[in-house]
Amino acid sequence: MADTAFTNATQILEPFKGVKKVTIEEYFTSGHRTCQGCESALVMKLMVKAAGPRTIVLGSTGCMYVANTTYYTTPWVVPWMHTQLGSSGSAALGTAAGLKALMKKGKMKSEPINVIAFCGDGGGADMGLGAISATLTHKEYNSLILMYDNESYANTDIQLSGSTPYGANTTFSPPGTVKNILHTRWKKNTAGMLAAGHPECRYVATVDASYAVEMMNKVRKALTIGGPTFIHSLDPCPKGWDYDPMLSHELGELAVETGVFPLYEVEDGVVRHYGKTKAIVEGRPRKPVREYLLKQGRFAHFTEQDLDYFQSKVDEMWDKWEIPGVIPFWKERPGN
Ligand SMILES: Cc1ncc(C[n+]2csc(CCOP(=O)(O)OP(=O)(O)O)c2C)c(N)n1
Ligand code: SF4
Ligand SMILES: [Mg+2]
Repeated sequence: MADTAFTNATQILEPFKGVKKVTIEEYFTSGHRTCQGCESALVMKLMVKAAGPRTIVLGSTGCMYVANTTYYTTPWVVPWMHTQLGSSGSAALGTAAGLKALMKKGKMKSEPINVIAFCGDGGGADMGLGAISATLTHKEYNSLILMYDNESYANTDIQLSGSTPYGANTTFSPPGTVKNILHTRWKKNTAGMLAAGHPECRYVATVDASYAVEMMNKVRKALTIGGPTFIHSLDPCPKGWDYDPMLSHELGELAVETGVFPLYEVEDGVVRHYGKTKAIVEGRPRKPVREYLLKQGRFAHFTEQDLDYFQSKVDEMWDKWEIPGVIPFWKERPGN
């Protein structure tokens, strides 16, 4: 019998007003085998803590699948399913649609259940971009896609992705004596691209787990707004970035303070910078990018020229972009 009480409502998840108000229950616990200092594992923990118990998590192949579900062990307390590397978008959409159909037919109790699909940068910014894009056009289904960006295909031993920063040493781009810099492409602007190109998507945000409460509140906001939503988190990775695991938190902060990774949200087409990024937009000086880069072994081969180039590209993002750190169009190129 059809359940006439069905609605497309979402859970109303009010923001945590400070760290003391964060709930104590954990839904991602012990049992994972990620590296010491793995920020992506922290992102999983905070993401599902923010979402709460009535949540289904789907995850595409990568460190957060493999290390989190080693034979017969798992840290997930909520229902969890693995999906293929490029399929976070289709898994999110299919699960949301399946739940909706079952509830409409009265085959399960009608209630808002959060659907979150996560993917890495390889799975999201590269391989699964088409499926994510398709999902972001379906406003009738509530889901959140969270891309945890450790800036490489980490699980298969740190190959470079479209999200790897310029010049980084990866297994596909080792510095050599003939060429010091093998990876010469600038990092893909995934969140900006998805926000600009999907008019039915009501919420896109960038987050950084070094600012944990803000990060959780963006997850809560996305799930509350509903429809398809997207969050991009930048996750320091001790193995791939080659640094002492105790520096994860500091590197997350430096990524924001140097302006390399701007924090913003786009809600119903309105862009808001937040946190330390907002302070930068309002005039606070950015720290030099070298403070961030030189703490990481993957940039140890950088010359002064390489550091200057990296700084100039970040300066350009802040001083020349149509919307700093978000939309990279220029009104006109100098000299045109
Ligand atoms: C279609 C397909 N191609 C290749 C692989 C091998 N593979 C497994 S995990 C992975 C890396 C994924 O990178 P990313 O999405 O960035 O996640 P991370 O490992 O960095 O957490 C690759 C290439 C696969 N599982 N499926
Ligand atoms: S390689 Fe990086 S992302 Fe993967 S488990 Fe280790 S620290 Fe985490
Ligand atoms: Mg990755």
